Amino acid sequence: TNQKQEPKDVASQEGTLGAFPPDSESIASIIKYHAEFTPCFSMESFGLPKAFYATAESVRDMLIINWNATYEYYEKLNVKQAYYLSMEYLQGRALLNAIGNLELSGRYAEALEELGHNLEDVARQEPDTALGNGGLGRLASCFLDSLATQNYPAWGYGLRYKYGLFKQHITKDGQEEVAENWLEMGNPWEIPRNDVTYPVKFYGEVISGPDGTKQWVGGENVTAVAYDVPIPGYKTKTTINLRLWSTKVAPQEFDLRAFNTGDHAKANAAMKNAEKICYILYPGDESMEGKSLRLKQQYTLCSASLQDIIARFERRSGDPVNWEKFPEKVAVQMNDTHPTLCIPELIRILVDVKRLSWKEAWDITRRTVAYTNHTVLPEALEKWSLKLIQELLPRHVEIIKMIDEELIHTIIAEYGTEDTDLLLQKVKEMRILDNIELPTSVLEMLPKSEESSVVDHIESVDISDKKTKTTDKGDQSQGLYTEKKKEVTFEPDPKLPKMVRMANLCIAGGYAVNGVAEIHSEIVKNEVFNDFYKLWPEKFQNKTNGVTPRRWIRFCNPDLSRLITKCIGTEDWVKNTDMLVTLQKFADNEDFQSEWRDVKRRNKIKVASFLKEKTGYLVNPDAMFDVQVKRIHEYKRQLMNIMGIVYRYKKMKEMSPEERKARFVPRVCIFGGKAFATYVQAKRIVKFITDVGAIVNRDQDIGDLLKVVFVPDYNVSVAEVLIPGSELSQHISTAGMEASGTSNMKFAMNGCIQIGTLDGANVEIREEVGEDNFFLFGARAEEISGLRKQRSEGKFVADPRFEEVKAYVRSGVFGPYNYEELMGSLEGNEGYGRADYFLVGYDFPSYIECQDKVDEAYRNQKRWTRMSILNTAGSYKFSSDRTIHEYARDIWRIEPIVLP
Ligand code: NBG
Repeated sequence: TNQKQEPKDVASQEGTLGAFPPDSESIASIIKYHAEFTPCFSMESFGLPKAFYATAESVRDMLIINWNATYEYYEKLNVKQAYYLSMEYLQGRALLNAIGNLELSGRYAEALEELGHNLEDVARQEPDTALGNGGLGRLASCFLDSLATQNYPAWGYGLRYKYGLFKQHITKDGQEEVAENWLEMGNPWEIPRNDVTYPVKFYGEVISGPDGTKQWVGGENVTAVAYDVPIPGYKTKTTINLRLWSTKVAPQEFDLRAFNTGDHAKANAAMKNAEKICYILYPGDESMEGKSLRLKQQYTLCSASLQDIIARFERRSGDPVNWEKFPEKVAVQMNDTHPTLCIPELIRILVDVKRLSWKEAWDITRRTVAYTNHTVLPEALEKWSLKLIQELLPRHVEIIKMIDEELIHTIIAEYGTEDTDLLLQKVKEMRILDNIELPTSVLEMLPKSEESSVVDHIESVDISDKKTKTTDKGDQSQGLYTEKKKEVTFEPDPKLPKMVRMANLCIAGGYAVNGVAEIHSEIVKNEVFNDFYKLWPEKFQNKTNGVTPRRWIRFCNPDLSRLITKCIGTEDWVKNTDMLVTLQKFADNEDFQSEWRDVKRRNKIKVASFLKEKTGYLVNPDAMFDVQVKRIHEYKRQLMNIMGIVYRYKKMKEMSPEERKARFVPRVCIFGGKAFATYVQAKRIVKFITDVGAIVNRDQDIGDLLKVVFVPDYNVSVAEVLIPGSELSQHISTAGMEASGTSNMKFAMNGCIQIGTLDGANVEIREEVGEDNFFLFGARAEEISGLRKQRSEGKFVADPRFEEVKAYVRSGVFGPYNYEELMGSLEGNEGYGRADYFLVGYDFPSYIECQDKVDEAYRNQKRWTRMSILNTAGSYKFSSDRTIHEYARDIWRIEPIVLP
């Protein structure tokens, strides 16, 4: 090997490829080999797409070697494994991450150079793997990276959607969605396992055997096929697996007869039906479409994954299988409620197939499955129609009913039967089934009441707004409880649908429940699921989210990483972010500050050329780069940001050029994010931002003092460019509504200062980076309900500056689009629109005043740089390595296994 060129990739002690990492020449020949033999491209040329494919295949070969070694070792030791079940993974691109983790970046760059290509150009060929919507999916991907890096025996399970998250085009009408065909050019990372398939059933019926056993028969069968994606750890041999399921028609379902007699449509129908399940990722972020296809997707993930986990457990345990040991070998983490069907599915397999008793199966399940809650927004707490589940999964409904009954008995044991009103209220609020008669076993336990007293005193409780109204005898037929045969009964309201509450099922069936930031976990315990917390306090935990420092500093910000390494004296901080605290000591060092600023400026220049390429707007890299990138949602309040910008613009227009310059720091305000396709208000916000940009950006009076840019199609790769070049980032949700947020952590790592509310992980970030290095404003979570109440009583008086902005927008400065729906939604009490439910009007004055403080701080570049350094230094806690370590220790009880 050429000594001179090699020092960049000195394979570390732990060794990713043992003592013999390939040199650049052998890498080049492996790439050439793949270019020649890959069946996916024509032979004539070696253009970029083919170069990417061949390069990725060469990397995949190395990953497979490590993957096999990892798998064999776990198999041999029969270790306990954690399984992360998630409907979403937002992986982004894999090439640079994989060769970075393997410590082969330099050699790959050289190898491609030899072959006439540049590594960066080749890497840009890769489409983002976008099998997720936002934070929840990206968290799952960060977790996989941390699991592998820390040598934890764990796998991810998910679905292989043919179309990932839609591509966003910005047109003159705002957002337009276009299907994302990410598999169009093939996927070099995946390994189809044609021998790993499981049947998945829908519909059909349940028949009872003479011995009381149940069998689920008939219906529609599809086959789930495994596609494995190797996930390499950083500087370790450990390579774990992300197993994604695809669906195809089960052989018995294809109607060859119909086909032969010419009825092709009929023959094709089953095929289409099966394949349809994995066609498309549901583009819901905070709210879900209640569609039968979505339920089929959820069940496919649960059923195939559990069959796979159980098969592995049986194989590893040998004969006879001791099912008692299942929870000692398996931990299943449900990423939000989307994989809730794991609970009844595990019971079904154990009882109906493995012939365990109900008690044994229920006990095993409750020791195996854990649940993470990612939101408290009521519209996002999943509920499924019982009718739909009944139709699709009749056996699971029986099981869910048994769990519901079990839960009600637990509630009775807790509250007693003395106070029937209280008991029934608790039962109604906590049970899994909503608006469904009580099981006979429960009715028998309730005291027989006298004729009239019961009905007179029962109140129906409307959980949605916690108001209670007394049901009098007159509306008994619509009331929740009526009286029959002198007993307390509990009759469903025929006008309301019968529903299954997935979160309640998760809490009852899981052994641990966690929130994703301290404040969020407190809200989960003390508000949203307080009744459950009182019942099972030991189940509730907090696991503050984190992000992988590999993708989110080391690889996306190589210049800053080099500087950090120089300062700390080792690169070990990439695996042990606690070391970042060392940077605190250099925060006031002027030489270090100036190097720090140089890095930021280079990253800003990259952002500027990226913006030029994507939007055509030219921005000045010396202006402050102020960024808000995340899904568009009213609670995230992009509307408040853009209204603040409008206010700034209006003030600028009112001033003389000299005054303007003295008063405002030049800013480039960057937005990015997708709106759920049918979320009309979110789409209006996108349109509003682009309209403001169109006017402000060409205003000669304003020039470089203010630019407003909406970056289209925000995704993981775009974030990797924007975040390192940002200086101010906005995390301004209505307090109590953002469970955690994770981009806030990425920005902090990259030395970006935040303006934010006391919400989600902002609270902890502020604690770590220090109050002086965080721009705080706005109402606090505990004030919110009081403020909404005040509003509805007509007691809220809006700040004149807020009124001024609304009037300015309404005057038509930003074009002919009708902004009435947007502005009107910020007004009224309970009447029009949503009466500023997200309290933009309340927080607006403190927000714009805080923005003035931001300008002031930025004017003093030494002060600003100090703040920036202290943000990176204080971000050490927000590595997903820390989060995963806590899950492993407190929930999964698994240990790291280092490969020999
Ligand atoms: C999201 C929250 C974020 C949080 C991520 C990851 C859902 C349902 N929830 O605040 O909105 O950071 O989950 O936990 O997507």
